[in-house]
Amino acid sequence: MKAKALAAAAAAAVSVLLGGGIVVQALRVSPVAFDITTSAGASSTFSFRAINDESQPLRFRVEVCDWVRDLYGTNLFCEAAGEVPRSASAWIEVVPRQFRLEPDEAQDLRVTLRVPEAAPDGTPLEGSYWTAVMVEAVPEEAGGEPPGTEVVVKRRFGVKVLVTLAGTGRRDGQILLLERHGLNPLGVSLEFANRGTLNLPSVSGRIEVRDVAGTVWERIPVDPFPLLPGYVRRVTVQSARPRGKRLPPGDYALLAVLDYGGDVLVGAQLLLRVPELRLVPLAAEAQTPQDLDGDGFYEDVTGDGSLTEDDPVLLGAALESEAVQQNWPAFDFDNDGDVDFDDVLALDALRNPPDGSDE
Ligand SMILES: [Ca+2]
Ligand SMILES: [Ca+2]
Ligand SMILES: [Ca+2]
Repeated sequence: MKAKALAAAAAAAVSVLLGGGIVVQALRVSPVAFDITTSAGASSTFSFRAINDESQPLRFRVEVCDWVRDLYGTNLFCEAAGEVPRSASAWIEVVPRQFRLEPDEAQDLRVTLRVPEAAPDGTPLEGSYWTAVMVEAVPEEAGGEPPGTEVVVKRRFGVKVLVTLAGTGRRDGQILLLERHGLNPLGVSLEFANRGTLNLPSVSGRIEVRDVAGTVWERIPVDPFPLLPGYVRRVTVQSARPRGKRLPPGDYALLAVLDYGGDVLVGAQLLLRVPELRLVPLAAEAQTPQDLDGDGFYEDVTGDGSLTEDDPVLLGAALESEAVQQNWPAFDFDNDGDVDFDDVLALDALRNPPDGSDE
């Protein structure tokens, strides 16, 4: 079997923000992840190192815990991970489980992996399974204080362990959802599911914006992301076209193409309609709305040449009118793809920037 430490990230420091606003280096763990290819019934050992980077002695506690990433790619450890169907937590033992380190001292931790012959229900093991070794440290002197007199800052680090059974498993992926947000700049979200049994270390691709003639107006890259089997990842990308350079009115196709390392690429398509603005006064006593700074948003809703409190007030009053809804890109101040009361609030915030420059 092969235990390949991900040496590229050979040492990662955890920074902990203390109450006084001081950032301290806490514990360091190296390496931070293991990607192991093995077979059913096999045993193997590997090790990593915990280092006390602080100026005080630390007490360490080690446990094996489930781990997943949420829809947005954020790591969730232990209880937060919930039920993990392909958990390898029961396959792992770590020694030592408790120890103390003086400043700059290090401790090697030995991990034993025992892969069972089959799943608990007797079915053969297939594909990727995973868990994490959690290393947690607390300052030694914190233990002597009565409860509540001191805020104990926990330093916690998860070493990820991915176990793949050689020659088994399948890769399968699907784009579940493709949705558009605002047009200025264009924002698009997609959701991709790993429907196979193997970890996908790098899913990447692009979203193309094509007009009806097939001309590609833009290719927006989707940065590579990893995805565990059975999980879904949501990714939001934004056009590089500058604010104010909206696509010309017309119909476009948004075409998402992802490469997950399988035999084929996966795709999904969505119609994108950019309406032509036909602005008219939103009230009998008002003028045609104006874009005062040329950024494509029409903040002067009353058309009197300035942005005042009258503008969010009139937008709020005319929110449901055709004059607003059919010209939604002009008034989509929060750029989420429609006009609603949030845009009234966003326009009001433009009038009184939150940085305190209001009088
Ligand atoms: Ca504007
Ligand atoms: Ca105005
Ligand atoms: Ca909006």
